[in-house]
Amino acid sequence: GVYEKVSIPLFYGWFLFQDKIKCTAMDFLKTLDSLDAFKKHLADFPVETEKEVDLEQYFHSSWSLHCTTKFCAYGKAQGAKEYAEKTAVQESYGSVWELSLTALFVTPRTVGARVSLNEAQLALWPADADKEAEAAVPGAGALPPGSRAHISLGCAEKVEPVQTGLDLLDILVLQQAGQQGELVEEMELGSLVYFDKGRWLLTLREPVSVKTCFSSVYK
Ligand code: 2AM
Repeated sequence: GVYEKVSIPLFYGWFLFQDKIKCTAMDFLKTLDSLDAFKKHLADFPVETEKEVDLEQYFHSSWSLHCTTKFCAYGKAQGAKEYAEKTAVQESYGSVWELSLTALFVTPRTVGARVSLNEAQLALWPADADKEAEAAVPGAGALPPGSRAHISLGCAEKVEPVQTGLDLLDILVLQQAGQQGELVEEMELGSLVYFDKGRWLLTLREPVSVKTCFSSVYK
């Protein structure tokens, strides 16, 4: 049929209808960079001043907010065609989903939101997405499926958004290994924990639910 001739997209994902979570994250960044605990570890960030950094300026973003499921590279990525042909993917295309955001994380490279997928959502998660990251993040392959699910909210200069999911996996691998990090502060949004090397995790007290549309991007 005609649909078989339509090429495979750049990527599939859940696209947010609103960017309120970005406002929440920007407010969090404003608070984070003013904390003494953050200033104490400022050397983790590649910035010239020794006193402070404006994290809202430090990160940039130019994309519409989404949670990537499968990066297909127009069919060049491994498993792209199989993913595009999956029944769950075809049946869900264009449908509305509520995603649950359970944490915000910040590293010297990226800021993002962790997405906790439910069982139905995991049916749209590619089988080997987390394992593929094993080379970049040792230990990632042993995490539960869907661990990489996230929304990129911003990247530092010269950093590509693909890094956001790797930064999340990196933190989850530490946690899986029993590292709790250092509890820095109980904030209104949740508890803020510091891992070394500029890795900050804010576990949300109440998960944030966001409405999305499962779709794809061709450009
Ligand atoms: P992101 O999911 O962290 O935002 C287009 O580049 C989109 O595909 C971005 O949203 C990007 O990162 C994601 N992306 C790019 N390369 C990827 C890869 N190799 N694996 C998974 N996602 C990728």
